[in-house]
Amino acid sequence: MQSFTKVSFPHDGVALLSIGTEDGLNPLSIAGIKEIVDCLDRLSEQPEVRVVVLTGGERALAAGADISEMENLSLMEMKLKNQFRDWDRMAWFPKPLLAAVRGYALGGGFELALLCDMIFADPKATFGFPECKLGLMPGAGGTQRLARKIGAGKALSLLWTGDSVKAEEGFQLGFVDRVAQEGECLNETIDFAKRLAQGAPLAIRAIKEAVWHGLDIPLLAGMEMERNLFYQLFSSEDSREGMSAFREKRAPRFTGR
Ligand code: CO8
Repeated sequence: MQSFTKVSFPHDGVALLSIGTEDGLNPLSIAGIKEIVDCLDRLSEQPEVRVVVLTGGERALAAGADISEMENLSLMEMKLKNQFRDWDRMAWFPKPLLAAVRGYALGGGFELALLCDMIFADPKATFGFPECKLGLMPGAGGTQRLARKIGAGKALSLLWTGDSVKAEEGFQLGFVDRVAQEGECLNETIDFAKRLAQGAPLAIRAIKEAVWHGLDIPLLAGMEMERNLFYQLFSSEDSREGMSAFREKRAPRFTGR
């Protein structure tokens, strides 16, 4: 069977995880999601990989869950498949995960983009949650992540109507982080990833944890978590290196220790 995922290394420290095909709609089967998670698990264990860019093809990141796989499943069959365990594992990926969306990101495809740390989008990228039109709703975090990013009312409007929006509107709403020049989305995302790959890996991870975990907890608990992460970085070699390099007016050489 042809693999749903492909990993390449366009630059030192940057892994590109591509799903589906360039011109496909790339529906997300349960096995496809498992493949993505297995890839991310492997990439999380490779110290030379500092940042991951997730992309699909020109036509779609993914047009949602594979409807042909879902349509005949009973409630109990769906529950027993326990697919959201894989989605939850994806959200624990500790390194920066950047989505480069060039075409459709619908339903589960939109959820996949939303669980990345940042969304870069081509102007023609199209985002939406059509589940309601199928008598369904998002199940892999879509209602939660979108509402946290853009507020309940705007999220409800997209979720209830199933209307899709292009990148620029997604940017105005607040869930697209960068709209790329036409045709340059992948390059621009990789360029940003290159910058992160040169940064201090432990600090970058700690910042990711502080921001995402912090959004789920009260402010004072978040401040305490931030402080603990800040203290921990003082035991890293990279913090010594970063501060010495600053004093010596040279570029730092971070090793991730
Ligand atoms: N699953 C299975 N097949 C699909 C899907 C899909 N999500 N999307 C499109 N296809 C198939 C079509 O059935 C069609 O097949 P065929 O050629 O055999 O008729 C083929 O792909 C091409 O599709 P279109 O002819 O419709 O292509 P267009 O270019 O005209 O339109 C669209 C492209 C706009 C993307 C359109 O196909 C569309 O609206 N697709 C459905 C999108 C949708 O409803 N997505 C939500 C799915 S539900 C979901 O994601 C729930 C998530 C729950 C948790 C996550 C679990 C993974």
